[in-house]
Amino acid sequence: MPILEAYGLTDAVLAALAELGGDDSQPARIITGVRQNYRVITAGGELPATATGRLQFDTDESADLPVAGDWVAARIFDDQAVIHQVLPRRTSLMRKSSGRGSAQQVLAANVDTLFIVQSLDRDFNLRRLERYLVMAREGGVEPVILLSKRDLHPEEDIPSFVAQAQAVSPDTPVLVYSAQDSSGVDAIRARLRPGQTFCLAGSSGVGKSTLINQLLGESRLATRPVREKDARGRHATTRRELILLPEGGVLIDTPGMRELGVLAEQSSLESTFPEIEALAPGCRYGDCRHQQEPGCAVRQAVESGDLPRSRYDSYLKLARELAYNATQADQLSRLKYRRAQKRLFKSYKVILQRKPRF
Ligand SMILES: Nc1nc2c(ncn2[C@@H]2O[C@H](COP(=O)(O)OP(=O)(O)OP(=O)(O)O)[C@@H](O)[C@H]2O)c(=O)[nH]1
Ligand SMILES: [Mg+2]
Ligand SMILES: [Zn+2]
Repeated sequence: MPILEAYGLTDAVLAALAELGGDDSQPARIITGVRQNYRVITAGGELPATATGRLQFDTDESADLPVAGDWVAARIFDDQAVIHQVLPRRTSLMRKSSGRGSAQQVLAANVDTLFIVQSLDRDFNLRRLERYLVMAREGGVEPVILLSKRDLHPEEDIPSFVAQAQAVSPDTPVLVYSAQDSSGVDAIRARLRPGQTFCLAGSSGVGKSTLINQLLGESRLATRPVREKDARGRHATTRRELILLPEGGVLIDTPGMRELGVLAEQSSLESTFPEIEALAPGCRYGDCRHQQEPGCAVRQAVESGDLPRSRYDSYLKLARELAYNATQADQLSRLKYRRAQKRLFKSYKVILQRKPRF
């Protein structure tokens, strides 16, 4: 398989590149990097790369800068690539940047499948799982739930973990495995496909890099034991990176995330809580938010015990967070509009102030 096809090159990428015109640009995919310090894969192999000044400084949204998994238009000079355009993303995994405001951060682009990894220790948390599911759905990425470290529990305890994860998302595959004794790893390997892009995400220390090493059959990535006292990872992985699989296809390893602020449309929230969506038509008001409204079928289901309170609470919490982030995003885009206007005005001023030349 030619190298770029192994890395997932498709006709759609080539068509997008052709549409840009300029016959000296080539398709390249971002392996890793930020700002001025990227590595890309090109038809001729892996190269260091920088983004053109125009791309760096004329990009209003940092979310539009290249990230791991992006296909870009690049020009190649000697042993260096220059990225001049990010090609449209087919899918993207996005979260709210940590800290205040609601800027988005793109974690990875053009991912087909997101492996959401939780370990069967203190990390196992259904509410957090829901957040990752919303992120996948919002980005157009297929989720698969991986429960690691099954070796920490006696065999008879495992089905209950699987059932709990499955209940949160009935249509999503749930796979349990142990990287320690390799049990269940083959079932994960069976999901890998040439030409496809897989991403692993989850808290620090759940075993993302360890799993990738097993799938590769070599210890390529650094891993690190978790702290004894609170079972927390210590951020062994510090960058997002695309790794080519021996069978073709790529995996993106990501550093563990401490918090996952969601940025999503209401529809992604609803598809993560299908049972709430199914109840909503029974509410008295068409725009019921299932909070204080009279005649709310969702609240009735909570009171009668048909809908677990934990699911309802989790739904409300995420709905409020989405609403809050949406108003922040509105404010941000108004601010950006004003800034763009100012810039335009300044450039007019420069033109107007230019002395006529005869
Ligand atoms: N018992 C057990 N330990 C595991 C398993 N998988 C990984 N570990 C251990 O968990 C620790 C953390 O693994 P990593 O692969 O570094 O975790 P990570 O998710 O990549 O962490 P970050 O890079 O910090 O996000 C290492 O000491 C691994 O040996 C497993 O299935 N069972
Ligand atoms: Mg890691
Ligand atoms: Zn309601």
